[in-house]
Amino acid sequence: MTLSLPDLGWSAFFLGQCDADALAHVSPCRLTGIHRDRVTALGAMGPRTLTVPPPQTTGDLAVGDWVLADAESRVTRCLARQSLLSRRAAGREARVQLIAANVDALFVTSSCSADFNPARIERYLALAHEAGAFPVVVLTRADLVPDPESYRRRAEALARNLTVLTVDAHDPADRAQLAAWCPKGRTGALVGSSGAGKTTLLNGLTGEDAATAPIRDDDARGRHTTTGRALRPIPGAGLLIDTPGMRELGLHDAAEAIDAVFDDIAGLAAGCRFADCRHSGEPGCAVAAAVDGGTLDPDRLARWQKLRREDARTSESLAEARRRDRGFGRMVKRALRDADRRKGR
Ligand SMILES: Nc1nc2c(ncn2[C@@H]2O[C@H](COP(=O)(O)OP(=O)(O)OP(=O)(O)O)[C@@H](O)[C@H]2O)c(=O)[nH]1
Ligand SMILES: [Mg+2]
Repeated sequence: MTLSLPDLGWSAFFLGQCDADALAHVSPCRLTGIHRDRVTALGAMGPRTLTVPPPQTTGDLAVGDWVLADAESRVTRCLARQSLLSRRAAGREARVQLIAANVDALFVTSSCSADFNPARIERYLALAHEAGAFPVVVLTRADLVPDPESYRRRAEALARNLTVLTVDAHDPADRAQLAAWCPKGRTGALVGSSGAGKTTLLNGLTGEDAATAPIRDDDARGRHTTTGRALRPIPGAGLLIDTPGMRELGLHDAAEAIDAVFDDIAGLAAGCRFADCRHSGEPGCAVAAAVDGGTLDPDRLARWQKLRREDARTSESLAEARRRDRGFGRMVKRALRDADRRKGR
């Protein structure tokens, strides 16, 4: 199946970044997979494998990116992104890891089981907001519980006007609800913890045969079956990205996005007596009053405060790392200039 560029998500936003002459020598391709030394892509002529010449590396690219490739199948340029999902990379070093680019709908996938975790869903909602993707919560294993509606209600309480789908990932009619959120030319991405059913949904919607595996009996956790990110077309609809289950989703530079998800609390905070109220015992605190009055769940308040603190810490250490990198870059440039001068160039 060869798709047209618009079916792959090409639009005026990307076309506007290319001058007409350039397009005579290079062709636009949408990245479907990232590997250490090459990337895979779909273009107007079908699937391609591309190399990434220095100074760019495949680590600078994300599944879903639009790139320009020359006749020798080299990536010459990555086009500016309409949206970008990223997280703080796991580990101690402050580094950002790209998850996916140019995503329209973020399918926040969780199970109607012990895996259902409001704090985790709120994190993913903030990620969607930060990236500029539309969040859709997908609750799988609705076929295994007597009351999927109770899970839906709990999810709906996590943000205003939130779209929540309850599905049996093996049921084609249930899966079709997801396809409706990524029609032709649009891109959805499945995120969520391991075992939530992301690949089961992708396989069913795209006709792929990617590996899935049963969850563990003891704690309902998955086995980290999917290891790479992949973009695949849904026949008759848009495109879908599968991602590996994430153990940690560290947000960064997401203060506004967090407040958008928790806009009930952010709205209350505007009514506190002190503009810099920390909602931890200050007089005239409207947030504490709402907790005392029973209109705000204290657990939700604690989750908001934890996310805000963590985001502030991460954003600061990333800013510091960027400053260090810039300083190092300047030092290298100075050293090269001095060396050139000494050689009389
Ligand atoms: N009964 C039922 N089983 C499901 C449902 N969704 C997923 N499963 C099963 O759950 C197991 C895990 O599904 P996967 O699709 O591998 O989960 P995943 O989210 O891709 O997991 P990772 O790749 O590890 O991140 C598989 O055995 C699926 O058949 C569902 O809605 N109902
Ligand atoms: Mg998977």
